[in-house]
Amino acid sequence: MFLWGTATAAYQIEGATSEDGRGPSVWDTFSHEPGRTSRGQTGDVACDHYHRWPEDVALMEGLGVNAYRFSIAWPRVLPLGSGQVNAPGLDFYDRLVDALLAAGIQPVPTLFHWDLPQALEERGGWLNRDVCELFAGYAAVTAERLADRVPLWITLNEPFVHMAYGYAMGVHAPGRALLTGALPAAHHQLLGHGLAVQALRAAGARQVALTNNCTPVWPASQEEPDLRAAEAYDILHNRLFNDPVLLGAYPDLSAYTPEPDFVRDGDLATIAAPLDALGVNYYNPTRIAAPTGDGLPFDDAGISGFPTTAFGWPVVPGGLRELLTGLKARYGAALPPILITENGCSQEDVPAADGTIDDLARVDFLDRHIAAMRQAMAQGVDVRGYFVWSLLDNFEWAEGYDQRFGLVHVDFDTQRRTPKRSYHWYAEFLAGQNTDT
Ligand code: GBH
Repeated sequence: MFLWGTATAAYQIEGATSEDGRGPSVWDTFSHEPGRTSRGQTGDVACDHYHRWPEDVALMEGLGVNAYRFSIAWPRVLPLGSGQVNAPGLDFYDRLVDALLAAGIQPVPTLFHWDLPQALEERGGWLNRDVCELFAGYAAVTAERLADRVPLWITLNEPFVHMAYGYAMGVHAPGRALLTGALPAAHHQLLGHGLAVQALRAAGARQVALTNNCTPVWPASQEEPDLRAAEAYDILHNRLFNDPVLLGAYPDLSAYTPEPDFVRDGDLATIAAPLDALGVNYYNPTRIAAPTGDGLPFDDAGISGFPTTAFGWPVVPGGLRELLTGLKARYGAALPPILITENGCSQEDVPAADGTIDDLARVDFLDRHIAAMRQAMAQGVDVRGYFVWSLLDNFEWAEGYDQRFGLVHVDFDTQRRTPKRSYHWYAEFLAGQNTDT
């Protein structure tokens, strides 16, 4: 069955951050610090999904999706990251899973979408190797509860973005600006992933995947310095996270670190545990030029000549085909089936006279990206699912509520949900699909 779904993440939609025994996460701390997010917005309430989940499941039922990718909040399950399990936290996801199954929707949980328990941040967060084992422990208790009904699990969401934004640049939680000092946070996430794969399988999970955000890298010119810079960027953004998982080896990291001394014997074998799928989040390509400063070995040259989303990101549907065929060309038989675990765009509200929201740019975006995915499939790439980011307008990290990615509009004063034109478009599209193929 091809999985057609939508995606969300716990901190972006749940709210209820101090209810029923949930512990604080790094995003609670970060978003409450002055100057971190747009207009100081936080996920304290977000979409109030923690209380309104039945309505949100009903919205998905109306949409006709057969899968839903959500994330489980580690600090709801283990408020301190390890030790005492918080039963009401697990109960929440247990109820959600049952409601999804009753609606004919396969639950696809992600265990880590950036909301590390604050207690673990106080021990160094992902810079501390001990967190890898604790992540596997959390995976085990969660899967022991849910794996009888949940076949497919995703360990991490976008370890690149978490490393780069959270640990290298400091624009996401935990707000550390360590530049290349962030690399251990990449390795430890990957090691945590590998240990969690073992824990999940031991607890009865039938299929396990990892979600990476991948970007086609376009050199700004065919001149040698630009080509070299593009290769260095490809190594950092894509290959640092795909190579060890799929090939059991890191790419050449010498542009970033003289010696990756945080890698120990045996780690790569753990990280390379076979996967049932690779999750790929696609937003846009990246154009890279030779460095002008003396820090990193590349410059982001920006893309022009394409339309942009409300966020300013270029709209390049062909980049998805290029990415997928490129993954197959690079990894060949080592590439497992692919799930597009996120694809979507932000758009400002376009209220029509009748009160609906006419987000035609989103309809066009999704239509063209699905077509590009199918072109890659026709060229032999094994894609097994596609998830729109996102079901709901939600807390868009440092952007707060300014960027709206939902198929469903959320009024953050009243929590009223209103399906947009794109919701109706996707529903009609799904009604016409034969999901057996
Ligand atoms: C995902 O990250 C997250 O998983 C999700 O939580 C989030 O809400 C969603 O996407 C939307 O942001 O400036 O043109 O070079 C996406 C990671 C990193 C993808 C920044 C686009 C920059 C585009 N993004 N990237 S550009």
